[in-house]
Amino acid sequence: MFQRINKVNLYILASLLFGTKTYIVYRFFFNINLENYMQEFILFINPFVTAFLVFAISIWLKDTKQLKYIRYVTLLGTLILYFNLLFYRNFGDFLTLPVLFQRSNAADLGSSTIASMKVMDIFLFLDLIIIWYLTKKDRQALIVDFPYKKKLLVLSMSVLFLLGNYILAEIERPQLLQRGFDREYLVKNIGVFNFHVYDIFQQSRLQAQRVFADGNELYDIENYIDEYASDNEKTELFGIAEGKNLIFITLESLQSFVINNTLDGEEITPFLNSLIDESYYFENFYHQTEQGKTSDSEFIMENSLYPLPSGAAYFTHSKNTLHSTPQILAESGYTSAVFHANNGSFWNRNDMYETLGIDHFYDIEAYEVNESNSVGWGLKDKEFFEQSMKYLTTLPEPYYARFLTLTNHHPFELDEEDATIGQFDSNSRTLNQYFQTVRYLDESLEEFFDLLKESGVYENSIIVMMGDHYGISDFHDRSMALYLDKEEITPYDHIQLQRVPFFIHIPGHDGEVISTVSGQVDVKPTLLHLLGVDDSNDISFGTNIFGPNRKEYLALRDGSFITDDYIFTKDVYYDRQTGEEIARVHNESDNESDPDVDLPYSDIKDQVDEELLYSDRIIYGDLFRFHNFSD
Ligand code: GP9
Ligand code: MN
Repeated sequence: MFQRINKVNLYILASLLFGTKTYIVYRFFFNINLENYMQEFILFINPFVTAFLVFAISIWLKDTKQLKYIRYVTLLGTLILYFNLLFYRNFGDFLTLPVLFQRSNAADLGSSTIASMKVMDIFLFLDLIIIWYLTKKDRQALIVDFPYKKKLLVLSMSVLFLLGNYILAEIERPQLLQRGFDREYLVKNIGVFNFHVYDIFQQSRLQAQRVFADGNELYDIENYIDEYASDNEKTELFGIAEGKNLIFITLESLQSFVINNTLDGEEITPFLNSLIDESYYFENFYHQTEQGKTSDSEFIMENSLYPLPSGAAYFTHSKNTLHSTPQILAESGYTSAVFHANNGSFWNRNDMYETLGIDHFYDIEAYEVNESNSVGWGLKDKEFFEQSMKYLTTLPEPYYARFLTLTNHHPFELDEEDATIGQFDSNSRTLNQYFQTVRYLDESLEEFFDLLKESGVYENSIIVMMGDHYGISDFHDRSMALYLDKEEITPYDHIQLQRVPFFIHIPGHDGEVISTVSGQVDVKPTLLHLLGVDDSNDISFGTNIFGPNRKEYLALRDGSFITDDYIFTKDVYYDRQTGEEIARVHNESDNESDPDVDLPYSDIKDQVDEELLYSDRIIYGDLFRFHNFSD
């Protein structure tokens, strides 16, 4: 048998096995969107091309080192593939280097990861077992000894194959690597392994950017902001909450589609629905987070900057100079605090909160957490709010207190006794359970409001609530379509599903439903406006949502954007109201452009790209260290 394998050559066999497995994972385990046969073809050849390149290196090694190499490369490749798969099932995205480092030491991710494992995953280790078995004992017969010329031939072939793959990818997606902001495109065209190599290269390049940055780049950015992204006009709401405590609650994974919606005829969020009448409720408010999830949402709302295109600024740039809401409010005598019943190191909060100027961080150490009062990721939200009160009421006033909820987090686990609404019935357990934890979050908020009222805090505070990011990734699109009674979730629907609830509740003040297109980047200037803080020397990309001079678009981190009239995403413009396709951007490689379609909005697209780039430059270059905010 080994003789025969020898004829095929072990490195070829390993490439075939590993290539086949990788292809199966790409095609059937990931939810990769394939638009044409060319994309199908690239996705098919890439796993084999990549595996061949890597395994062929073995022929340059001596004797049994060849077998060892093949064995460990298969093991490493399998683990990389599998971790990507687990991460993908949770977040609908691929791993990047920063995410890997920041998540790997966070034990809390464990429950989500384990929940994402499936019995059939065992088949993904089949090739590893075969290779391991074949190579384990010193199988002399498996070792090849090629003459130098043949080695060179194999090497050239493998490089040529990869080049071919890359050229096809370039034809399919021009400037793929330069534009690489969309990880799915990258993985689709160059595969997950080459993507990782690309990512490592990118990250090192970015680190160098800080070293070479100087203050000059700020002039362009300041000019840009003066022209497009500032609105210093004082409305009648300016200072309406001056001197009041600011209580800000992050609503974990809460999306707007559950608000004023029902499951089996029952309201999902009765408390939040009732609060709409007494609050400013923003129905077209979008999250703008990327891989940093909750931490991104915090980063955006505290700084009015965009999050990074990959990784989390909380990890990669926690030592930057910032000009955050807590820092600004401190000048008006505010004390700031964050309450979150999780490890202080998660998302590198310990470090970042210092940089953000947060005075007190009540992390898991401040809470009594045991078996009976926790579920999923930790302390149940109702307990969390209750136990937080003793700290809140001792803070010197006025304060800016931020609460991060946790129960409504993937995998949306809840004890039976806490479930007060049924589950949805679909193939997605995640979506089915979501409604129950959302209802629980809603109830915990009602209880928190009661506690605030009882303690007398309520009257002298404004309470702001914001969803941090989506809870249901597009991995569950089919079930989501079922719930929303749609045939499918289109890219347009996908963007609309990125709306998260945003409430500003000012006790004693009438509310209003605000339809303005807005997002997390607008939170800081809006809150400062209400608190009567004039910070016209600020550098921020959002503006006061109540103001008259807003930009005509809201940019999402992936370059999608929303205007009053349309939504742009994945190269297509959709009518914002109907979701109908209006126009399509053609690849630069397309010679024929549709003469009937003119793209009156392409200048906005350019501006969105420019704006995201400016924000990145501020963060990568740590440019605020060159700016004097107090002038
Ligand atoms: C963890 C909590 C959840 O502390 O903020 O983080 P997420 O996984 O949603 O980013
Ligand atoms: Mn979150």
